[in-house]
Amino acid sequence: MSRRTFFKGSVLAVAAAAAASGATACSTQPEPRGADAEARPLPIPPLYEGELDGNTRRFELTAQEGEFEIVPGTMTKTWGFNGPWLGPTLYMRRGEQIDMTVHNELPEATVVHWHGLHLPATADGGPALMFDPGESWSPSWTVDQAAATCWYHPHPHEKSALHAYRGLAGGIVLDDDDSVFPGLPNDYGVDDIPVIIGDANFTEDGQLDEESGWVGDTPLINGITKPRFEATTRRVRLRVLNGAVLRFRYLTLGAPFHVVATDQGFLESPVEVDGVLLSPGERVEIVVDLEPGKDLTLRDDKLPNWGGLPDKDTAETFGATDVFDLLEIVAPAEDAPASPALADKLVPFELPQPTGVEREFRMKNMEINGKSMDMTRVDFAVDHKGPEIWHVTNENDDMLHNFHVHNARFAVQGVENGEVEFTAGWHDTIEVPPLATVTLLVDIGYYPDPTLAYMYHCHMLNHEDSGMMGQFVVVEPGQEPNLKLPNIHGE
Ligand SMILES: [Cu+2]
Repeated sequence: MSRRTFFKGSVLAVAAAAAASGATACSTQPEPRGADAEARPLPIPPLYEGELDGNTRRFELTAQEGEFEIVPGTMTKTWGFNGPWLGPTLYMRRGEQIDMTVHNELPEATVVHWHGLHLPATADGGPALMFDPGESWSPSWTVDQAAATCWYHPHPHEKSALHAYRGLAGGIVLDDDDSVFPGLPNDYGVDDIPVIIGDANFTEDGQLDEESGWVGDTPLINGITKPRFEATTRRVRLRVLNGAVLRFRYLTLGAPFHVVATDQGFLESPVEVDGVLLSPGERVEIVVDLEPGKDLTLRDDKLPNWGGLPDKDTAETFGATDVFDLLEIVAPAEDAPASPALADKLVPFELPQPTGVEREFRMKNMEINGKSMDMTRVDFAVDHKGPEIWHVTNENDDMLHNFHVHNARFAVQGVENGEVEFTAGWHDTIEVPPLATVTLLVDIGYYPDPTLAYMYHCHMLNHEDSGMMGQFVVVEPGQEPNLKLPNIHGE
């Protein structure tokens, strides 16, 4: 397989199976009752709480090869963490120190990025930190941010799409003391359910096709096709992650539902919607009320306005016109108890005062501000605490892009020349529709270190791999960046 495969198709699939060392066993739902005979129970990635020692939580992840029955009756060669395919859901709480060890038992170098976490650059898992087969990497950090659904995935130089597509991804549940709300389900695997959406193209012999197509033609939920979740409660909370390499999703349920959290945590209040758009890397937590006898289907519908693409042909190449049934949700039995009212106040939304620093990011073709990613170049240094205003423009009229910032949360201040579906709350990844400018208040974690960079990039992973990424360092006031030359592996 070529080193720089610009594999168009692809998508990651996340999900889980395979118990992790130290994790609880994988739980699945009971066998389905009727309906789609092909549907299989939704696998729930095991919740891996690590080893708690005082205030320190230790995790061990092993990136490894394996095979998995993604499609019924076919074994597909895959990669995973602590199992053949995808990884366990990591659980961590605000205030804890995390001691992580990742072992690389793959045939090539990789590294893991903790997407959505605010942490020192030494722990962030950018491409400069890649490590070889047989090696381990042991970053540490303190959890210092609000409860949220985050995730982890590889970030190797020019190969993030490939490694994620092969299955290296898992969820992170960040918890804190402020996030128990009346009526909000929080029993993991019972009424608080991870829904990791990926997609794939398969070769004729049932293997992941790494060469074809812009976007996968087979949706995968928690790593399998056609899953069914049998609810045992009248209210469920879905922690939805778009883990795809390229594909945007517009999620509907055929009935209104509530969004309670975005990438970086809870909203001020639940927001009722008919659908929600997730670009690759984004998460949303939704609350669904079920009535006995009324099953629902989580569906990926056409993107509203084709995502801002100019015509149907272009929209088709990005999958923006596709409709898929993703997950069947079987309603609970009549005797399931009624749900208490859902809290109407969640977490206060307080915008910090901006510092006056503004930056501009123009995304065009596979470059940002006319430059392709260079691991030896620092694009800018942040030498202060406090948020900045960033103006991010998609200068392609015929391409979807989105924008992700490491070690940060941001709030959408405005959108010009386009529409972004859901702008409330704190995000770390957001769509930037064709020709639109999205203005963000970016709140960056302040962990000065002139030697190692954080990334900002398009999270359509093969755009990132093709150069649509830049680097910034966080430094003390007046300090100059002094990048350690990265050890570029696998060249
Ligand atoms: Cu892009």
